[in-house]
Amino acid sequence: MKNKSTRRGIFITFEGAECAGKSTHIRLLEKYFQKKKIKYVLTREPGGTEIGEEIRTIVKHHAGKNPVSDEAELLLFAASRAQHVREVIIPALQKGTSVICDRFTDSTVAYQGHARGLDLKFIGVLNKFASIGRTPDLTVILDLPPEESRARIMERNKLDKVHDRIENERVAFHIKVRNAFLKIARAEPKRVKMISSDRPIEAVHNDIVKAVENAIASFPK
Ligand code: Z5A
Repeated sequence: MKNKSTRRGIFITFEGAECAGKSTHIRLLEKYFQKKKIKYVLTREPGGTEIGEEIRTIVKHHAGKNPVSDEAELLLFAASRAQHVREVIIPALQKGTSVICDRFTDSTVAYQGHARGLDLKFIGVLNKFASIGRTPDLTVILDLPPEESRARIMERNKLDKVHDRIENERVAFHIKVRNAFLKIARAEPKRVKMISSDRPIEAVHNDIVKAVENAIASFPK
């Protein structure tokens, strides 16, 4: 008999502040999937496609004399997502392959909506349009207090001197982002699991695996 988890792909997104540990925990979840022989694709936003990766360079590193406007930034994230969902996410899920995605629609709500102050209703419509209404089966939000996030960023910056546009935003901006993720988790407890990342990596990983197993177990039979 086929393992239940291989019959239908699960769509998992990771969200959270900068340095919350998304990449770290995605790598660990990959190992878990490999051990369980679950077929998956690993992808990210902005990016995940050729077009998306070109957009990623603009939104992260554009340094021309005129800055990217907030509105253009929103549409660039949406354009990257529209391509990504159609080219990568939906085709993988249709084949029964799971998708692990580093950031998705909740980032747009948190960063462009709550932190930049763009119209949340419009963002809701745009997210739906870009994603064809495909919501993740499970969203893991890794939560980190702003002071811990800053400490990790400073540690990382000792090694990497190149900071991107959004990283360079002020502390108040990042506090708004964190509060937005808390709000999203409260509003959608079935889809979204908020996991504190201010703990040893193994403890965080164990909670993520539990959340993934519960989400798979809740698929309709
Ligand atoms: N963005 C947006 O505005 N709107 C959108 O719609 C979308 C995105 C889709 C993408 O940046 C930017 O785009 C992002 C939001 C915006 N900008 N910001 N800010 P990105 O993909 O380049 O970067 P990121 O998503 O912010 O991820 P990151 O900075 O690379 O961090 P991370 O992946 O969450 O963390 P990490 O690399 O796994 O860990 C960071 C460090 O912490 C590392 O040294 C680890 O060893 C350490 N770490 C991790 N876990 C622990 C624990 N538990 N204890 C101690 N240390 C730990």
